[in-house]
Amino acid sequence: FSTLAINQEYIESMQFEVIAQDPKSKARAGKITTPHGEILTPIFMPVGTAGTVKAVHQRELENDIKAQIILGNTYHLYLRPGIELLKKAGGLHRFNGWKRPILTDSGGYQVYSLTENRQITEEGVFFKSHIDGSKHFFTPEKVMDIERAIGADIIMALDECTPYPCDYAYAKQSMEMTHRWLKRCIRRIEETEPLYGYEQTLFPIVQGSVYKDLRQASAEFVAACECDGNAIGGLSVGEPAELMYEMTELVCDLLPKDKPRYLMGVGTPANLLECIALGVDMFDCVMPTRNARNGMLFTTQGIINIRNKKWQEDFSPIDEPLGGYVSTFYSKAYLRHLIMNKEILGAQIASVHNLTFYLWLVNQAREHILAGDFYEWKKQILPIVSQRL
Ligand code: PRF
Repeated sequence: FSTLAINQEYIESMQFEVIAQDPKSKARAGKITTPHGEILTPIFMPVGTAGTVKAVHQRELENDIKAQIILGNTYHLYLRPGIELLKKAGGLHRFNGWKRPILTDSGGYQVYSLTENRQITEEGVFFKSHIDGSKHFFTPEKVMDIERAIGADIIMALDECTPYPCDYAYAKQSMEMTHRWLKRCIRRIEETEPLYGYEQTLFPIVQGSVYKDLRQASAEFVAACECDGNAIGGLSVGEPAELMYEMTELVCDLLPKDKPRYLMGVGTPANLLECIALGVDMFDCVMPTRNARNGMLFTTQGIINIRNKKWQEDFSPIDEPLGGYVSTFYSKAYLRHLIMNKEILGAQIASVHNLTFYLWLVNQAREHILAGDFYEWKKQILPIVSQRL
């Protein structure tokens, strides 16, 4: 078990440092220090819903994709394998062998997107498992206890992600409840200790749908809580991209500059570039992995649907300029064959490729922020990476 006796020497809590600021946009490059190591921002976090980034193993995550932090979902891990088992394993890091930082989402989104007839009350949310229909109840306190047991470095507060569209009255009362839930999350975290000897950092979540005054109120409420990092939720739920950018900018301008800002569930390569320019530091999205399994590839030349017949006899590498093992070793024609045949290897290659591209994109953004020419680079690269080939 020597390789699993991980990072026991790291017990300090999270820190964030802004290293450079782009002169022509609000983009910044920074460094987050967690008990499981450093994260250079802006960063994209691969989604590992059930404690696995689907179709990708640890060595690929570390060596090929160069992921710095991955995501886990409280909702899924609580249902399977369950919290008692995760405690016996010694937390998620020990269970899956990932030695770097982990962030867990609270279930405040999954409950609303995956379950039917959930019932939201002031006390918490009743829901039925999407797996077996069994009944469960999440309160802010219970979610904090679950996130303690999972043991992620960064843990998200329980919120309600409003749908789009959402009427003003509902958005307002939902946001106010999310704020009250946040206070309960903070109290619970203060009252409890981490289980595995290193600190965990709570991120609150700004809500408020697409209403400017609500977004402003929520950003101010969240900023006043003085947590070590902050998140923006309730966006990328079907609203036009321009509205998402408008809300993101408004909120970023009100959140503290010296804390990392995390935009939840976003997005396309273009969304990442635009939101980095607005001051977002962290992103996660299922898009690179989910779409990979359906044959959608993000490349340095543009977006490819590998199922299209035009790639049938294209024996060129998936993405030569990107570099990396799978993207240069395997041809488009071969990957097309695998995906068309629903071969497991197709999902693996496409997932590793797309994540390698996403990590390349945010790393390039960081390099250009450090060089002071992010704005010009974004203008040049955005039309290329978002065109359909
Ligand atoms: N809340 C939580 N997780 C999320 C979201 C949210 O609003 C979103 C919204 N795009 C993605 N994931 N807790």
